[in-house]
Amino acid sequence: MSETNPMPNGAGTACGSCSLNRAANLKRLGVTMDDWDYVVALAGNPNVGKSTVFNSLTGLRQHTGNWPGKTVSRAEGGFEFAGKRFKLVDLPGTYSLLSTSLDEEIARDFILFGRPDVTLVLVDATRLERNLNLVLQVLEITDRAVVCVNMVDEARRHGMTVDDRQLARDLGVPVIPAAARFGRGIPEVLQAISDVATGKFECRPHRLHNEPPAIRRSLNELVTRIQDMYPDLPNARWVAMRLLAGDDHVHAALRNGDLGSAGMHGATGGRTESGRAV
Ligand SMILES: Nc1nc2c(ncn2[C@@H]2O[C@H](COP(=O)(O)OP(=O)(O)OP(=O)(O)O)[C@@H](O)[C@H]2O)c(=O)[nH]1
Ligand SMILES: [Mg+2]
Repeated sequence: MSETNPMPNGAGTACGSCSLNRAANLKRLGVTMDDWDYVVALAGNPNVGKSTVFNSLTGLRQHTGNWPGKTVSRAEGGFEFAGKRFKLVDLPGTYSLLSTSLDEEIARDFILFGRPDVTLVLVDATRLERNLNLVLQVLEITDRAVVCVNMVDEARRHGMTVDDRQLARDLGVPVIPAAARFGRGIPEVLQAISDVATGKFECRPHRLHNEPPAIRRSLNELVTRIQDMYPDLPNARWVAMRLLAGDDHVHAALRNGDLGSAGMHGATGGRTESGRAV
Protein backbone atom coordinates (compact mmCIF):
# COMPACT_ATOMS: atom_id res chain seq x y z
CA MET A 1 0.00 0.00 0.00
CA SER A 2 1.56 3.27 -1.00
CA GLU A 3 0.82 6.23 1.16
CA THR A 4 1.68 9.78 0.27
CA ASN A 5 2.64 11.83 3.24
CA PRO A 6 2.83 15.45 2.22
CA MET A 7 3.42 16.34 5.86
CA PRO A 8 6.75 14.83 6.90
CA ASN A 9 7.00 17.24 9.80
CA GLY A 10 3.63 16.27 11.24
CA ALA A 11 0.62 18.35 12.16
CA GLY A 12 0.99 22.03 12.73
CA THR A 13 4.05 22.58 10.59
CA ALA A 14 4.35 23.39 6.92
CA CYS A 15 6.77 21.22 4.98
CA GLY A 16 10.00 22.92 4.03
CA SER A 17 9.75 22.79 0.27
CA CYS A 18 6.10 23.09 -0.67
CA SER A 19 4.19 26.21 -1.49
CA LEU A 20 2.12 25.81 1.68
CA ASN A 21 4.89 27.82 3.29
CA ARG A 22 3.34 30.80 1.55
CA ALA A 23 0.09 30.10 3.36
CA ALA A 24 1.59 31.46 6.53
CA ASN A 25 -1.91 31.94 7.79
CA LEU A 26 -2.53 28.19 7.83
CA LYS A 27 -2.46 26.33 11.12
CA ARG A 28 -3.14 22.62 10.92
CA LEU A 29 -5.30 21.37 13.73
CA GLY A 30 -5.34 17.61 13.09
CA VAL A 31 -8.40 16.08 14.75
CA THR A 32 -8.32 18.34 17.78
CA MET A 33 -11.42 20.34 16.96
CA ASP A 34 -13.82 21.12 19.75
CA ASP A 35 -15.43 24.01 17.98
CA TRP A 36 -15.30 25.60 14.60
CA ASP A 37 -16.51 28.57 12.67
CA TYR A 38 -17.12 26.88 9.34
CA VAL A 39 -17.62 23.37 7.99
CA VAL A 40 -16.06 22.44 4.65
CA ALA A 41 -17.03 19.27 2.77
CA LEU A 42 -14.49 17.76 0.41
CA ALA A 43 -16.18 15.97 -2.51
CA GLY A 44 -15.08 14.53 -5.84
CA ASN A 45 -14.82 11.47 -8.05
CA PRO A 46 -12.68 8.59 -6.75
CA ASN A 47 -8.92 9.04 -7.02
CA VAL A 48 -8.81 12.77 -7.74
CA GLY A 49 -6.65 13.71 -4.74
CA LYS A 50 -9.25 14.54 -2.06
CA SER A 51 -7.34 12.88 0.75
CA THR A 52 -4.10 14.45 -0.47
CA VAL A 53 -5.72 17.88 -0.06
CA PHE A 54 -7.27 16.83 3.25
CA ASN A 55 -3.84 15.79 4.56
CA SER A 56 -2.20 19.02 3.38
CA LEU A 57 -4.75 21.15 5.16
CA THR A 58 -5.18 19.20 8.40
CA GLY A 59 -1.78 17.55 8.89
CA LEU A 60 -3.53 14.18 9.18
CA ARG A 61 -2.63 11.05 7.26
CA GLN A 62 -5.67 9.74 5.47
CA HIS A 63 -4.78 6.87 3.20
CA THR A 64 -3.90 8.00 -0.26
CA GLY A 65 -2.85 5.79 -3.13
CA ASN A 66 -3.31 5.12 -6.74
CA TRP A 67 -6.54 3.16 -6.69
CA PRO A 68 -10.11 4.30 -6.16
CA GLY A 69 -12.25 3.74 -3.11
CA LYS A 70 -9.69 4.33 -0.38
CA THR A 71 -11.79 6.70 1.66
CA VAL A 72 -14.70 4.49 2.63
CA SER A 73 -16.52 6.73 5.03
CA ARG A 74 -16.04 10.31 5.98
CA ALA A 75 -12.93 11.49 7.84
CA GLU A 76 -12.80 14.74 9.78
CA GLY A 77 -10.01 17.14 10.64
CA GLY A 78 -9.41 20.81 11.08
CA PHE A 79 -7.35 23.83 10.21
CA GLU A 80 -7.21 27.48 11.08
CA PHE A 81 -6.91 30.14 8.39
CA ALA A 82 -7.09 33.92 8.67
CA GLY A 83 -8.19 33.64 12.28
CA LYS A 84 -11.11 31.27 11.58
CA ARG A 85 -11.39 27.60 12.44
CA PHE A 86 -12.53 25.26 9.69
CA LYS A 87 -13.71 21.70 10.11
CA LEU A 88 -12.87 19.70 7.00
CA VAL A 89 -14.77 16.53 6.11
CA ASP A 90 -13.18 14.19 3.55
CA LEU A 91 -16.02 12.38 1.76
CA PRO A 92 -15.81 9.08 -0.15
CA GLY A 93 -15.22 9.45 -3.88
CA THR A 94 -18.41 9.34 -5.97
CA TYR A 95 -19.37 9.83 -9.60
CA SER A 96 -22.82 11.10 -8.73
CA LEU A 97 -25.03 12.11 -5.82
CA LEU A 98 -28.05 10.08 -6.80
CA SER A 99 -27.68 7.88 -3.74
CA THR A 100 -27.46 4.56 -5.55
CA SER A 101 -24.59 3.29 -3.39
CA LEU A 102 -23.54 3.72 0.23
CA ASP A 103 -20.67 6.02 -0.77
CA GLU A 104 -23.00 8.24 -2.75
CA GLU A 105 -25.42 8.32 0.13
CA ILE A 106 -22.72 9.34 2.62
CA ALA A 107 -21.52 12.12 0.31
CA ARG A 108 -24.97 13.33 -0.61
CA ASP A 109 -26.36 13.25 2.91
CA PHE A 110 -23.46 15.25 4.21
CA ILE A 111 -23.85 17.95 1.58
CA LEU A 112 -27.64 17.94 1.97
CA PHE A 113 -28.08 17.63 5.75
CA GLY A 114 -24.59 18.35 7.13
CA ARG A 115 -24.96 21.99 6.19
CA PRO A 116 -21.38 22.57 5.03
CA ASP A 117 -20.60 26.26 4.70
CA VAL A 118 -18.48 25.44 1.68
CA THR A 119 -18.23 22.33 -0.49
CA LEU A 120 -14.82 21.96 -2.09
CA VAL A 121 -15.23 19.81 -5.19
CA LEU A 122 -12.03 18.32 -6.52
CA VAL A 123 -11.85 17.41 -10.19
CA ASP A 124 -9.17 15.66 -12.22
CA ALA A 125 -7.81 18.04 -14.88
CA THR A 126 -7.17 15.09 -17.20
CA ARG A 127 -10.80 13.92 -16.99
CA LEU A 128 -12.62 17.18 -16.75
CA GLU A 129 -15.68 16.30 -18.79
CA ARG A 130 -16.54 13.24 -16.71
CA ASN A 131 -15.78 15.02 -13.43
CA LEU A 132 -17.96 18.05 -14.19
CA ASN A 133 -21.03 15.84 -13.93
CA LEU A 134 -20.55 15.66 -10.16
CA VAL A 135 -19.76 19.38 -9.95
CA LEU A 136 -23.10 20.23 -11.58
CA GLN A 137 -24.89 17.89 -9.18
CA VAL A 138 -23.21 19.50 -6.17
CA LEU A 139 -24.16 22.94 -7.48
CA GLU A 140 -27.79 21.79 -7.62
CA ILE A 141 -27.72 21.07 -3.90
CA THR A 142 -25.60 23.86 -2.50
CA ASP A 143 -24.91 27.40 -3.60
CA ARG A 144 -21.59 27.62 -1.77
CA ALA A 145 -18.83 25.75 -3.52
CA VAL A 146 -15.24 26.00 -4.69
CA VAL A 147 -13.95 23.85 -7.54
CA CYS A 148 -10.34 22.73 -7.42
CA VAL A 149 -8.99 21.45 -10.75
CA ASN A 150 -6.33 19.07 -9.46
CA MET A 151 -3.57 17.17 -11.27
CA VAL A 152 -2.73 20.03 -13.61
CA ASP A 153 0.81 18.57 -13.70
CA GLU A 154 -0.58 15.39 -15.27
CA ALA A 155 -2.72 17.40 -17.68
CA ARG A 156 0.29 19.43 -18.74
CA ARG A 157 2.23 16.23 -19.39
CA HIS A 158 -0.50 15.27 -21.81
CA GLY A 159 -0.42 18.67 -23.50
CA MET A 160 -3.68 19.87 -21.91
CA THR A 161 -4.38 23.17 -20.22
CA VAL A 162 -7.56 24.16 -18.39
CA ASP A 163 -9.02 27.64 -18.79
CA ASP A 164 -9.87 28.04 -15.11
CA ARG A 165 -11.13 31.61 -15.52
CA GLN A 166 -13.63 30.67 -18.18
CA LEU A 167 -14.70 27.66 -16.13
CA ALA A 168 -15.22 29.89 -13.09
CA ARG A 169 -17.42 32.20 -15.16
CA ASP A 170 -19.38 29.26 -16.56
CA LEU A 171 -19.90 27.59 -13.17
CA GLY A 172 -20.41 30.74 -11.11
CA VAL A 173 -18.06 29.62 -8.35
CA PRO A 174 -14.29 30.03 -7.77
CA VAL A 175 -12.15 27.58 -9.78
CA ILE A 176 -8.59 26.96 -8.60
CA PRO A 177 -5.99 24.97 -10.57
CA ALA A 178 -3.77 22.80 -8.38
CA ALA A 179 -1.24 20.00 -8.18
CA ALA A 180 -2.01 18.89 -4.64
CA ARG A 181 0.64 16.21 -4.51
CA PHE A 182 3.22 18.99 -4.75
CA GLY A 183 1.33 21.50 -2.62
CA ARG A 184 0.67 23.72 -5.62
CA GLY A 185 -2.56 25.72 -5.57
CA ILE A 186 -3.30 24.87 -1.94
CA PRO A 187 -2.84 28.47 -0.65
CA GLU A 188 -5.25 29.67 -3.34
CA VAL A 189 -7.74 26.94 -2.41
CA LEU A 190 -7.56 28.09 1.20
CA GLN A 191 -8.22 31.68 0.23
CA ALA A 192 -11.18 30.71 -1.96
CA ILE A 193 -12.70 28.57 0.82
CA SER A 194 -12.32 31.46 3.21
CA ASP A 195 -13.84 33.97 0.77
CA VAL A 196 -16.91 31.80 0.14
CA ALA A 197 -17.33 30.89 3.82
CA THR A 198 -17.21 34.49 4.99
CA GLY A 199 -19.45 35.70 2.18
CA LYS A 200 -16.70 37.85 0.67
CA PHE A 201 -17.25 35.93 -2.54
CA GLU A 202 -20.86 35.37 -3.48
CA CYS A 203 -21.39 32.27 -5.60
CA ARG A 204 -23.90 32.25 -8.43
CA PRO A 205 -23.89 28.56 -9.27
CA HIS A 206 -24.81 27.45 -12.73
CA ARG A 207 -27.94 25.35 -12.63
CA LEU A 208 -29.29 23.34 -15.51
CA HIS A 209 -32.96 23.76 -16.34
CA ASN A 210 -33.22 20.90 -18.75
CA GLU A 211 -36.21 19.08 -17.34
CA PRO A 212 -38.61 17.59 -19.90
CA PRO A 213 -41.36 20.12 -20.84
CA ALA A 214 -44.00 17.53 -19.86
CA ILE A 215 -43.09 17.80 -16.16
CA ARG A 216 -42.31 21.51 -16.02
CA ARG A 217 -45.70 22.52 -14.69
CA SER A 218 -45.78 19.90 -11.94
CA LEU A 219 -42.19 20.73 -11.11
CA ASN A 220 -42.89 24.44 -10.74
CA GLU A 221 -45.91 23.72 -8.58
CA LEU A 222 -43.85 21.47 -6.34
CA VAL A 223 -41.06 24.05 -6.10
CA THR A 224 -43.55 26.68 -4.94
CA ARG A 225 -44.95 24.36 -2.27
CA ILE A 226 -41.51 23.35 -1.04
CA GLN A 227 -40.45 26.98 -0.85
CA ASP A 228 -43.56 27.76 1.16
CA MET A 229 -42.61 25.02 3.63
CA TYR A 230 -38.91 25.93 3.76
CA PRO A 231 -38.32 29.51 2.56
CA ASP A 232 -34.56 29.34 3.19
CA LEU A 233 -33.94 26.11 1.31
CA PRO A 234 -31.16 26.70 -1.26
CA ASN A 235 -32.15 23.74 -3.44
CA ALA A 236 -35.94 23.55 -3.78
CA ARG A 237 -35.74 22.68 -7.48
CA TRP A 238 -33.38 19.78 -6.83
CA VAL A 239 -35.60 18.53 -4.01
CA ALA A 240 -38.64 18.72 -6.29
CA MET A 241 -36.84 16.74 -8.97
CA ARG A 242 -35.90 14.08 -6.43
CA LEU A 243 -39.49 13.85 -5.26
CA LEU A 244 -40.69 13.38 -8.82
CA ALA A 245 -38.05 10.67 -9.23
CA GLY A 246 -39.54 8.85 -6.24
CA ASP A 247 -36.57 9.36 -3.92
CA ASP A 248 -37.87 7.98 -0.58
CA HIS A 249 -34.94 9.37 1.35
CA VAL A 250 -35.59 12.96 0.30
CA HIS A 251 -39.32 12.46 0.74
CA ALA A 252 -38.81 11.33 4.35
CA ALA A 253 -36.43 14.25 5.04
CA LEU A 254 -39.00 16.70 3.73
CA ARG A 255 -41.70 15.25 5.94
CA ASN A 256 -39.68 15.00 9.15
CA GLY A 257 -38.14 18.46 8.83
CA ASP A 258 -34.52 17.38 8.29
CA LEU A 259 -34.39 19.36 5.08
CA GLY A 260 -35.29 22.59 6.80
CA SER A 261 -31.97 22.82 8.55
CA ALA A 262 -30.13 22.61 5.23
CA GLY A 263 -31.00 26.19 4.46
CA MET A 264 -29.81 27.64 7.74
CA HIS A 265 -26.22 28.46 6.89
CA GLY A 266 -25.82 32.22 6.72
CA ALA A 267 -23.12 34.23 5.01
CA THR A 268 -21.73 35.33 8.32
CA GLY A 269 -21.15 31.80 9.63
CA GLY A 270 -19.49 32.16 13.00
CA ARG A 271 -21.02 29.05 14.47
CA THR A 272 -19.05 27.49 17.25
CA GLU A 273 -21.41 24.81 18.47
CA SER A 274 -19.78 21.42 18.43
CA GLY A 275 -21.03 18.01 17.42
CA ARG A 276 -23.56 18.96 14.82
CA ALA A 277 -24.98 15.62 13.91
CA VAL A 278 -25.26 14.51 10.32
N1 LIG B 1 0.23 13.70 -10.48
C1 LIG B 1 -0.52 14.02 -9.42
N2 LIG B 1 -0.95 13.06 -8.60
C2 LIG B 1 -1.71 13.42 -7.55
C3 LIG B 1 -2.08 14.77 -7.31
N3 LIG B 1 -2.85 14.82 -6.19
C4 LIG B 1 -2.96 13.54 -5.77
N4 LIG B 1 -2.28 12.70 -6.57
C5 LIG B 1 -2.15 11.25 -6.46
O1 LIG B 1 -3.37 10.65 -6.83
C6 LIG B 1 -3.61 9.45 -6.09
C7 LIG B 1 -4.97 9.50 -5.43
O2 LIG B 1 -4.96 10.49 -4.41
P1 LIG B 1 -5.96 10.44 -3.14
O3 LIG B 1 -5.70 11.68 -2.36
O4 LIG B 1 -5.86 9.16 -2.43
O5 LIG B 1 -7.35 10.50 -3.91
P2 LIG B 1 -8.84 10.45 -3.29
O6 LIG B 1 -9.64 11.38 -4.12
O7 LIG B 1 -8.81 10.67 -1.82
O8 LIG B 1 -9.26 8.94 -3.61
P3 LIG B 1 -10.54 8.14 -2.99
O9 LIG B 1 -10.50 8.26 -1.50
O10 LIG B 1 -10.32 6.75 -3.48
O11 LIG B 1 -11.76 8.73 -3.60
C8 LIG B 1 -2.43 9.35 -5.10
O12 LIG B 1 -1.46 8.50 -5.65
C9 LIG B 1 -1.91 10.78 -5.02
O13 LIG B 1 -0.54 10.87 -4.69
C10 LIG B 1 -1.59 15.78 -8.20
O14 LIG B 1 -1.86 16.95 -8.09
N5 LIG B 1 -0.83 15.33 -9.24
MG1 LIG C 1 -9.55 9.54 -0.28
